[in-house]
Amino acid sequence: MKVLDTEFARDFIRMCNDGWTFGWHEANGGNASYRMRPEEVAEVRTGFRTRPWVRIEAEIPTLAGEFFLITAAGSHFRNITHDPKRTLGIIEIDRTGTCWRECWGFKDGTHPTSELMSHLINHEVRKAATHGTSRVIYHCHPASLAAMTCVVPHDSAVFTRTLWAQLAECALICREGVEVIGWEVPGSVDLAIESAKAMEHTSVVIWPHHGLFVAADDMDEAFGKAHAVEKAADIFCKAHACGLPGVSQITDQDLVRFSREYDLGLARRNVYAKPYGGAERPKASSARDAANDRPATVPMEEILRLPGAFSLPVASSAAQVVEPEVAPTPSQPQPEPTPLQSRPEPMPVQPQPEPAPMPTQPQPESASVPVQPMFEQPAFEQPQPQPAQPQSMQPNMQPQPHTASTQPAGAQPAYRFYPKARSRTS
Ligand code: 2HA
Ligand code: ZN
Repeated sequence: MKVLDTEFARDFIRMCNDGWTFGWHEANGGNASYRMRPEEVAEVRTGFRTRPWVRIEAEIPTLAGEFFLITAAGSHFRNITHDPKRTLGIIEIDRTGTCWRECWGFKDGTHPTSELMSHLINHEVRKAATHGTSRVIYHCHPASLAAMTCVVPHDSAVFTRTLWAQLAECALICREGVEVIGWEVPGSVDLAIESAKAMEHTSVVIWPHHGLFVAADDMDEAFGKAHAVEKAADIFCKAHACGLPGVSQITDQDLVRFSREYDLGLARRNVYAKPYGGAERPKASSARDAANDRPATVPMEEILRLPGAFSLPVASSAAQVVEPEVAPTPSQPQPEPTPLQSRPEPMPVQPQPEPAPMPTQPQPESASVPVQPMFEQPAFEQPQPQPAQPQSMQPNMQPQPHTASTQPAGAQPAYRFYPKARSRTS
């Protein structure tokens, strides 16, 4: 079978083209790679022609013998559907995990992306972290996310919480949260190393003033994660650009309920981080608000006084903000966020007791979620002892065995760098 007739190649090209049509790939910006399944390699390898082996600047033993479909350095995503054999290629990793060679595509002398190191090392990390299910790495340059990195502090928990505050879907799709790393030179080994450290904890890494680096099991998931994060960032930018004061956002307690009801395992440190630039929580105006520590409803008259507010008829809008009163309960202390931990698998959610029956006042439809104490059994992961940082992540060090990981023995990423490995691969 021809490479371009396969489902994986067609899917890969569609992901790249979707990124182009979304405006995430100016000029030659962005790159992507897919770790092929053995049966996919078998289907197409008769059409391979091999080139000389090239030394990698790192050892990636757990990727030995793997094949990757990958974008070419300098290729414009807008050209991928039109000229896939020049803008894409397949590379093979040798049996020692120290060399690669081209075996398909890269027509007219093109070569793999300048971010090859980031792709290979991070494939290794994600392969271990997901017990082999992760296959795609997708890097794009979405504008709203880059804009957000200009104004939101580069603290991963704050950044995650700010994204989650905008759009519920973002917490669902990106439940492990994002990691924001420091600015690094594009295509550098340092960028690969910093991304790999972050990818031990999450599949979504933010490169400030540059872009998004996402790992996923398939192309739909990779594009979906990038889309959800960029959409939340876009909402953040639009909401702040309109110049009106914020009056609402997804609260900590909303996230606790969401995590519990969908078994999301949202990490405590992300849920309780303060969203940046969010609405200040207005003073509780009802017993229910006080009991649940939810943002009080802002009186409609107050909203209507805001500059640029819609002039809704006050009578009908006032009817929408009536909240049922419930008996006040003592407010609960907010748990301290846990310090940064290596993330274990999310804990299963404890079955929740049936909520106490509500008072008999008529309930608005949106209040179908019962009122209950919020902090009894949150569906969070439990903190685990912090493992030592793997030595292998230090740049310019002598090669030595990988020492620690959150993964079970045998599944660890084992990449390590050669001393003074600094130059780009292409
Ligand atoms: O130009 O996006 O990060 C390709 C890139 C480098
Ligand atoms: Zn880039």
